[in-house]
Amino acid sequence: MRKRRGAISGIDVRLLVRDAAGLLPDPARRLFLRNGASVGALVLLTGCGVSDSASAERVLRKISEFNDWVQARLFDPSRLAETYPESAIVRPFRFNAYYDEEDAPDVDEDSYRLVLDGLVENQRPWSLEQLNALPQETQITRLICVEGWSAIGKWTGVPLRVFLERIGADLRANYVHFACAEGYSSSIDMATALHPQTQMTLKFDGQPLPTKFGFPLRIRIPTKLGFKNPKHVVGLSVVNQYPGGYWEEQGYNWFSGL
Ligand SMILES: Nc1nc2c(c(=O)[nH]1)N[C@H]1C(S)=C(S)[C@@H](COP(=O)(O)O)O[C@H]1N2
Ligand SMILES: [Mo]
Repeated sequence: MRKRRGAISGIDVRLLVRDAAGLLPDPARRLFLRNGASVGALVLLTGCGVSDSASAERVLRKISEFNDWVQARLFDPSRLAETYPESAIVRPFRFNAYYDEEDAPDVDEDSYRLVLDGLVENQRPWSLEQLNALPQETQITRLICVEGWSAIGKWTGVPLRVFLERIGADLRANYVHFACAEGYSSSIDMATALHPQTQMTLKFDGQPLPTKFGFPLRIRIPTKLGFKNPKHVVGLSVVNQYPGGYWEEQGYNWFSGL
């Protein structure tokens, strides 16, 4: 007997199929749609049965992980994000975080240390003075927030690649994870970490980072959405195990490339 559409307890099959299609990267999405976009196809794709809302969630999570996996492999490490002239810089720049501006953490300049962990040969912590002595570059790029706004700004700092080489990081490892002073965190794939525009940012608009924009150190990645640009970074680790992140654990797509 044919199953009635939407007959699985607690879930709307059409919605599930639509959500799954939205998560699928192209050309997988086009194939999925062309082949009838059915629950059966989702079960085949993910290897998970769909019988209730918990298993439907599981299917969507699997598809989202598949999307991250595909996006990471499509990432072109030599493609540069667009850069802009000084005249395009937005002032005042926009603040965003999961807390209000006045609650941005006050990191003490003198006792600050960037702590290293994981697959790193030289794990000595770095003071701000030592970080400032490294070679620096300036970029004028666009920060794009998933909440629907973007702004062009000017950031100066050490290319993350230069720093990773300096500390003897294992550049064949899978991920670099960043921990922030107030508990925020994020992680990126190694190809993005080594991208020429991925920066350990020490200055914003020519001045040391203001508190709200991540003093004393943030990561600026113009090939990623804003939430993957952690501010107030106090820990860096190089790892092979998937390390997640603050918003990543709340369902934002881990790769979130641009
Ligand atoms: N430590 C920390 N870093 C963070 C966040 C945060 O809440 N805490 N928010 C992220 C988000 S969602 C965005 S859009 C950018 C905003 O950066 P801005 O304040 O420089 O515009 O910071 C990211 N980095
Ligand atoms: Mo954001």
